[in-house]
Amino acid sequence: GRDSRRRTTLLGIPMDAGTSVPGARMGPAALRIAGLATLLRELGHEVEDAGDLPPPEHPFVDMVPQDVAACRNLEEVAGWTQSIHDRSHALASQGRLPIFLGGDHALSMGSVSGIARHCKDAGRELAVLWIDAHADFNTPATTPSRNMHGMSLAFLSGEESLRPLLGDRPLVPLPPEAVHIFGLRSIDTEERRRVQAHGVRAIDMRAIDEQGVAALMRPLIEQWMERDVHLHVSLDVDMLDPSLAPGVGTTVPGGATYREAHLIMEMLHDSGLVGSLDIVELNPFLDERGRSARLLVELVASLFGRTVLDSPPVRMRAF
Ligand code: NNH
Ligand code: MN
Ligand code: MN
Ligand code: MN
Repeated sequence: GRDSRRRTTLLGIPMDAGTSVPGARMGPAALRIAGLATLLRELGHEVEDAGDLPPPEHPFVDMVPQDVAACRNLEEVAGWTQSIHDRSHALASQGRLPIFLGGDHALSMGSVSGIARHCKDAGRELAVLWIDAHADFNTPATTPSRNMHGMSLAFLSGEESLRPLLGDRPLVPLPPEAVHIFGLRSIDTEERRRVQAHGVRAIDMRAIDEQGVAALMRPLIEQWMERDVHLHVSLDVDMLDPSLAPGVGTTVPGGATYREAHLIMEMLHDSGLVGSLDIVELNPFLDERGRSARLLVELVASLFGRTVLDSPPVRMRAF
């Protein structure tokens, strides 16, 4: 079977340029203080903490003036995207399992594009699970907020108007079937049209209410296991119910419960497919006595193999 001991690298991304609410830049510090590295080591994994990525230079971004005006902090976001992409690609190529500590969700434009580039080099299929209350499928032409964290999945899916963010680096766009949004409950009108037209699958909160997390996750995981994908998990804290995780700038009522969130993580762990992870949108400035940060660290523990009782490493085969 697979070696369950993973060679992980924590990389802090202290950015909040993708939002209009500052504070997510403090996320990496809060996740460290909540004990992320210690916990992963206790679970038997190798952990290298690579510290925080330094704030980038602001590159020229070759976009039409109308789109430039529609993107808050465009040059700063582009700088982060390019430097995160380079590190993400390098870490994946070195065989590390990168854990990107955000930082707002615009960071995934760099992390996932770097992973996608590596997967292409390595001939490995990539699947992305976008755990989020939102679809992040706006474009400069549709954004209601000018916030680039609401455009990250559109960028990764090949949206041409956002392509200049990556400068001269190669973009490997995600095909629609490679992406699943999980936990969706807030989407803008134009954004909904674009998600549907593009063919990205979205599992919304109503589906979770009606069918439950396990019944929805099982077929996804089975399909990913058959194809032996590299699974990238992009965990936006706002998918969780705000009563559990208040430390986020864009809370939406009606999110996942504590048990639902852990079950998602436990099932993902059992698949053995998780190859990279973003933890995004934690805003410690808005948190209550560290509880959102602590919950996130607990969820990461479930994702990396913490169980109540010992379980066989190949539990998935019994499905
Ligand atoms: N859809 C809104 C926008 O584009 C909100 C996006 N906010 C998020 N996304 N937190 O995960 O501004
Ligand atoms: Mn998001
Ligand atoms: Mn590579
Ligand atoms: Mn969100």
